[in-house]
Amino acid sequence: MSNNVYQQLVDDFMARVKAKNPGEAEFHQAVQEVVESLIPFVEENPQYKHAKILERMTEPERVILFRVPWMDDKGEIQINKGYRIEMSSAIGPYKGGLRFHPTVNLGILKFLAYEQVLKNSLTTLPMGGGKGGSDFDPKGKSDNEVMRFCQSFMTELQRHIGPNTDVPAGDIGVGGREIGFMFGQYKRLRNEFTGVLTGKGLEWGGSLIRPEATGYGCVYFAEEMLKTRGMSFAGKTVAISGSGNVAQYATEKVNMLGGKVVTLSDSNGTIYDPKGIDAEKLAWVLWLKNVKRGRIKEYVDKWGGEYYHEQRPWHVKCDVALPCATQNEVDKNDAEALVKNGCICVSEGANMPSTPDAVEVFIKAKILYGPGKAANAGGVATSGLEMTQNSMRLNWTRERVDEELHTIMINIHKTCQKYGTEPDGFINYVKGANVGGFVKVADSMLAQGLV
Ligand code: NDP
Ligand code: 2IT
Repeated sequence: MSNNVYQQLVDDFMARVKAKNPGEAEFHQAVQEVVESLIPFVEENPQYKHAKILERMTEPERVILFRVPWMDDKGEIQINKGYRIEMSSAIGPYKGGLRFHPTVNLGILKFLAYEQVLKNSLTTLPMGGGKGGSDFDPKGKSDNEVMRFCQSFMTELQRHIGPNTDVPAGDIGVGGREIGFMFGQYKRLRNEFTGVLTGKGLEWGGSLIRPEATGYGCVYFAEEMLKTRGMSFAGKTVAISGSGNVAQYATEKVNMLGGKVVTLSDSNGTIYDPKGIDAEKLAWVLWLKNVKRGRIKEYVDKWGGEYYHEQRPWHVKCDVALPCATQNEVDKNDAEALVKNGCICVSEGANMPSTPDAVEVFIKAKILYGPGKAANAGGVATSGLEMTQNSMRLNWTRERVDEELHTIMINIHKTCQKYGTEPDGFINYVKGANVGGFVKVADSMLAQGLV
């Protein structure tokens, strides 16, 4: 079949998705990227086509929308929206994070849940896909306000989730503090101490390495990509965006592997430190972001370097770029600047950080490009390991969990290589991740009848 015929099938598919899900731009974007890879594969494997597996996967199994009323410190009543998208339970209980950010809406959560299904499949662990959250903004709120919000949010969510049904975790705006408040409320309402959330504190059922896992995994994945061209992190200059959970531990792992991280950012701007963000400076960033909850520009007052207000890191010269902030944070211009400045590897810690135009630039330039659903799967994979430890009522050592995480990332890389290697030897990781993640979900759906 020619490329034109495939393109027509993609266009027809997308026209139906857009008509059924109007206004959900990020969801359309995520689906488009996946079906561009998968339609040729499905055409070659008609059992999936006849069973309309792709069409079924693109409709969530269940969408839960609810009101979250809470009272702020002034005694004023606030109302937020709460969501949980239960996208697929084909290979295990729904699994995926909760995002608290003022931009959260149905389309963003559906894109995240859609990606999560294929990502979770790639990990090889038995986890379905879901995502949820709220348009609540934790920034500037007191701990008590965050607690009251989390308690109200969980008061409704608890009836829909459970350790064998749906197991949420963190994402943007949801870290250890929020997971703690939500876990406490679940326990009060259900009277059970169980592995219903991951990212828990170490003292109450959490796993070692879960806080580090997404950042470490993203760097392990980049390391595997670099190896295919006989390279390593030693001596490489690395640009990282974000300064939250994923960015922090990506920085730590790059340092451990002998690279030099020169940028971090937040939604206000980017800091550039040509000397490198070493362990001492990084420890300070963790305090700034996780304890003081301050802005990244404070870094330059403390450690020097430059601050670029309202700019992203991608115009700084680097060998490796790790986008670890949010969706669509690398556009075509950014991608062109990266390639022009000699960047050879992009590994996505964030979900869908590169726009479709930017991805095209990377693929055309044949640089190493690892899409989020492969490169950031270490976070949810380690959530899966937390679930295993909870079921066994045991805690594994740091070394054990890190080793399992590392092995999972190496195996995801192998899967991408298997399904994404093109005739000239170039590894198209987008195709590899999409096809590699799809097969297990699709075969499970075929086996389970019309679900
Ligand atoms: P955090 O909330 O810990 O940090 C998010 C960081 O990204 C902050 O520095 C934040 O800046 C910045 N950011 C958020 N939104 C925007 C925006 N609209 N524009 C610019 N910067 C922004 O979240 P995580 O580190 O957990 O998540 C980062 C990314 O990684 C997300 O895409 C998430 O989906 C993805 N991810 C997370 C996993 C996890 O285990 N936590 C697993 C896999 C993927 P500011 O403080 O100014 O808002
Ligand atoms: O996007 C993601 O994979 C996450 N936010 C982590 C999900 C999880 O369940 O650990």
